[in-house]
Amino acid sequence: MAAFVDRVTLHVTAGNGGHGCVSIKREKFKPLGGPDGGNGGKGGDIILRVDPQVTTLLDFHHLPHRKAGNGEPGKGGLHPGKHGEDLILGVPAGTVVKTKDGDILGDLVNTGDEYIAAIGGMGGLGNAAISSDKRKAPGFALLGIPGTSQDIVLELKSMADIALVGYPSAGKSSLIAAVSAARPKIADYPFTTLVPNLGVVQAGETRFTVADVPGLIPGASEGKGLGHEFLRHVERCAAIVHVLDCASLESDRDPISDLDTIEAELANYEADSTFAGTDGTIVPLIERPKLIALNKVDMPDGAEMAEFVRPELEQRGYRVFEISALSRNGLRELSFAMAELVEQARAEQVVEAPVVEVPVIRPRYSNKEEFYIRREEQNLEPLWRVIGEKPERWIMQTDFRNDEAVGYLADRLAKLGVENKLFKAGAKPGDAVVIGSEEDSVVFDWEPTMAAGAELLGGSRRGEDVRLEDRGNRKTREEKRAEHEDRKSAKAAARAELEAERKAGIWTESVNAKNAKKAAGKKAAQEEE
Ligand SMILES: Nc1nc2c(ncn2[C@@H]2O[C@H](COP(=O)(O)OP(=O)(O)OP(=O)(O)O)[C@@H](O)[C@H]2O)c(=O)[nH]1
Ligand SMILES: [Mg+2]
Repeated sequence: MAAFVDRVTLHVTAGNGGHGCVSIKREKFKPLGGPDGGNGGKGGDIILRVDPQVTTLLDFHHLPHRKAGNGEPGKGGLHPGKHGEDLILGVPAGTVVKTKDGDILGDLVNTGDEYIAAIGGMGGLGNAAISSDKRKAPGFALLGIPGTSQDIVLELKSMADIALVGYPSAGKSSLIAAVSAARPKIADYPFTTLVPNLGVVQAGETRFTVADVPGLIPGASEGKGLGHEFLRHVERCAAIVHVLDCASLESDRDPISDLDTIEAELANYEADSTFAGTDGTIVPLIERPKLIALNKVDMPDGAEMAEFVRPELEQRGYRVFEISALSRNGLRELSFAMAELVEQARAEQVVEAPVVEVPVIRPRYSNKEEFYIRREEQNLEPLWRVIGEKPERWIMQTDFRNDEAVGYLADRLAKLGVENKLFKAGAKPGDAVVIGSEEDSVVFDWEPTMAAGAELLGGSRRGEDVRLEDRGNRKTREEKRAEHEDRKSAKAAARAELEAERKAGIWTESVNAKNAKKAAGKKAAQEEE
């Protein structure tokens, strides 16, 4: 049986937007018929959607990198590029989407629930769409924007209806093999089962899944043995069957004390809030409905022991079944009792789950203000960073090899009020202005004359822009850009080095230091907003 996968890291990259097209209409007798370059197509999104046919995350384990289709570039004759195809990934019901740090991004519960994991980049406008009275035949088009990408963690919370728990070698795997088509490994040494096995059981009308969880030992709730990891699996099951070994050869064990030990571990296990129900509550493991299976009654000692402990267990309020996974005694009764528990749990869930419209969960944007300006310093000179969704998008849309396109960008920035804000913040002509966050940022010399369009600047020829001319001994735009690039790559190199050292275990951060850092980061983020 394939390994059970209940947690995967997925790298999603949406499609890139197609570039806009630069084209001029050419007709007989009308050599310059105006711009007719079409817009680029939008890149495809990546959407996770609950699909009832999908029951595991195994596919993502095998193919953890997913990319949606790119938008096609626009064409002449006003032909728009085709949109990139969305990539719709089917996930099982009960998939929780988290960041790598464990923050919950989405909880996909019902069939059809969606989470948009990556958003396709906008297509660039073609030169037809950019043209205006002022800019009659633009010799440039806007670039398509790269699709967003992120690493997400998928966790499956609804693993099975029933979990079989018990000491190693109690016969859990044997039981699941006897009641379902699952064929887990069975052997008489402890911890034979290392990952949960799932089996589908049919009892009368009821069909349900049973998980055979690796053996638990004292201290499991603190991570002993394979402990904590597997209690996490149990947590997702509605009901629990204790499999007790009535024929254990270990002198210090008997079914009652085994049960007490396992119950103590269940009681000690601290719930993971991810697995809370729709109303935010969690039924502690210890309070889940339970049955007791006294196993190995095919052995004379086992039958004797089962008879001996039955009254006490019943007195404690349990329904007790004497079974043999080997000879298949008592399995029918046990299966029907499990089916009853499952039916009850399902009935309760239907009442609980409120009918809501299918939630579509999108990555969040902050659009409080269109942009803000932050003063930084670079080589003792001021550096003004413009941060905002629009300016950053415009940067990505700009073909910097085309001066006309750069002029268009300048117009857009001025119109948005970047000029004014820079001025108010105290920027001086010639200061370096950076647009965008670290990775995709672009540096400029600030010239407060930017308000005018490129073609309106006195004396400049088409394709030339006085703003780009050298200005005496002041650092040129190229120099500043080179400096900026150096700084960016130096930072990236430093980051990579740290990462490598961390991986090599050269230094480790204490949990406290890490938390303090996280808190500081959050505070900074709040201040920024
Ligand atoms: N006689 C007898 N032996 C059994 C019965 N059920 C299981 N066994 C034996 O007990 C041993 C352990 O069985 P498993 O099913 O692997 O036990 P487990 O609980 O899954 O053990 P772990 O995976 O290690 O936690 C095997 O040798 C089985 O053949 C039973 O009903 N009767
Ligand atoms: Mg096993």
